[in-house]
Amino acid sequence: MTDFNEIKETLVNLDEQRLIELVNEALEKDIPPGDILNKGLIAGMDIVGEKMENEDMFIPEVLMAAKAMSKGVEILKPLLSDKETQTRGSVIIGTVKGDLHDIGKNLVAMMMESAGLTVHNLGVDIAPEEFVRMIKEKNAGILCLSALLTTTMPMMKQTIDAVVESGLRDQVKIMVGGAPVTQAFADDIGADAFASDAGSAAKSAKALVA
Ligand code: B1M
Repeated sequence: MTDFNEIKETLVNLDEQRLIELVNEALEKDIPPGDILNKGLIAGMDIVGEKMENEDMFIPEVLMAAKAMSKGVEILKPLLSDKETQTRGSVIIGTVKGDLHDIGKNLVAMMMESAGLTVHNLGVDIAPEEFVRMIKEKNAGILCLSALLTTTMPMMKQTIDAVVESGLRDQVKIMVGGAPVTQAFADDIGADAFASDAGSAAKSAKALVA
């Protein structure tokens, strides 16, 4: 038990070197890699998400936590069977066409990965038809759209319209976010969820696939 608490605390304290040591020590003690991931790293990242929501942690610290976590995941990945990874769902995420901002979107992607979701990060300036193609190819359950410009917000609606036209709307939950996006806008364009920050986006995505 102590091992998991120490892993969680070390992640929240952003001590990457110690975190790597603890993951290796846990493996030496024959603790299953899936437990180290889910009860240690992912549980620690859930705390980071909560702290971010409460403004007890800020973007640079969250990025450091995500980097430390991915070092731990790198050690565990080869040892985890598909079953142990406990993937909670497949997510397609991208910044909509015409928009090149990706810092916040990448943070959302990282938090979702840390929460155990399989994330396909398409990048920036993604056209509606590309989102549709990737939902089909990856059999995604969640589509996440990011926009940072008021001028590219209408592209979120166009992307949702393209998903509806493709006949895939019933199989995919759609979440939208980005600085100018609001809950009212999300409701207006027919999205299933809105999140104002990366921590609540990951929490909301987990709820959507629960
Ligand atoms: Co741009 N830019 N920019 N810019 N830029 C803004 C957005 C702007 C508000 C600056 C300003 O004027 N005050 C303004 C938009 C005005 C508006 O539309 N209302 C603006 C503008 C005008 C422009 C250009 C048009 C400037 C020009 O060329 N004249 C141009 C457009 C280029 C384009 O996209 N086509 C442009 C370009 C750029 C850079 C390339 C220089 C650079 C982007 C680099 C990059 O992303 N790789 C840039 C930057 C850095 C900014 C600011 C300064 C910072 C954005 C950022 O990364 N924030 C920004 C001003 C600002 O926001 N203070 C600005 C940090 C990031 C962690 O926050 O992205 O909000 P954010 O993400 C948050 C949440 O929003 C949320 O979670 C994240 C983490 O908590 N979230 C989601 C984001 N996506 C989500 C998706 C979800 C859920 C939550 O679910 C799917």
